[in-house]
Amino acid sequence: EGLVEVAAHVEAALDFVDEDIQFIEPQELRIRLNDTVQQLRAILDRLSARGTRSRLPQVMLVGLPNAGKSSLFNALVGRSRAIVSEQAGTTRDLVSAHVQLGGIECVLADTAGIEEWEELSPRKLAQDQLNRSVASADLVLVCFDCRYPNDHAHAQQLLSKVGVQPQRQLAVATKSDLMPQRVSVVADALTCHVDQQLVEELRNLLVQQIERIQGELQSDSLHRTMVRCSTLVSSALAAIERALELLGDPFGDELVASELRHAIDELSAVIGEVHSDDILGEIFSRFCIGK
Ligand SMILES: Nc1nc2c(ncn2[C@@H]2O[C@H](COP(=O)(O)OP(=O)(O)O)[C@@H](O)[C@H]2O)c(=O)[nH]1
Ligand SMILES: [Mg+2]
Repeated sequence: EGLVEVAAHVEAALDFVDEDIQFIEPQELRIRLNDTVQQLRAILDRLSARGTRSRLPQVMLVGLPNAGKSSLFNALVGRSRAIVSEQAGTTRDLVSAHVQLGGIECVLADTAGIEEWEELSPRKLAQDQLNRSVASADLVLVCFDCRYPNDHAHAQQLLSKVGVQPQRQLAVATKSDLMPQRVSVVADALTCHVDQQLVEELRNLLVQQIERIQGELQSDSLHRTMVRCSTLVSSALAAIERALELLGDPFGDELVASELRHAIDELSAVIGEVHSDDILGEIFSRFCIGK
């Protein structure tokens, strides 16, 4: 709807430029085109926010308190960013860092432990907020102390309530150095925060997962459409900006018209199924030009 309005603006401007008799003062045209530029910028912002995936993949470390999430976070980031403590509940807010996983930049986040709190307690509100970010993560590393496999089941149960699908979860058994002998643990990875090799193995596993997720995202047809729309809107925006620059030029009318025609073509491609009748309708209703 916004685009139809913007296209109507541009088409009207084009008509004015094309006419021999000046219907509109260049000053007025400039104001309208500037207005259009603002609207197109807002549309571009919305397109990118809506899932053109200009955003980076989000990987979150989640688990019961004391599972070793912050230690693992620091090991993966390569420096001490998150506070590690024997005391459960040390990590309160999200701590995040940008990491490269196989050439793909990701946001890795350490979280407060997942727990269930009584309704209406302040901790419950904080937990709800955390749950929402966990639900939107692309990959959730479900960390649990390898000595307590039941913690994994518990964490999984809490995550399913939050709506994190199993295919977005990786089970990470931590503190492998404390692993009792002759006991095996079911997990996607077994790590210890001070064992470089195990941390490296986990990193490789993450690279595979991120590549898979990235592939899925890019083959997503909605994503492709969004990218196509963004490209067209950017191109229309650039044309209108060029037209604005040419407005003061006494011999620029033809060029302005050609830039605006180009902008219209790009916007029409975005609008696609919207008939030109609709654009005309908008022009008549908004500018009341009696032709
Ligand atoms: N032995 C051993 N202790 C660990 C390991 N990772 C974490 N810890 C200890 O477990 C406790 C909790 O760790 P922390 O990373 O703060 O857990 P979080 O609450 O899940 O963030 C701390 O005392 C850590 O030193 C590990 O791989 N091996
Ligand atoms: Mg922590």
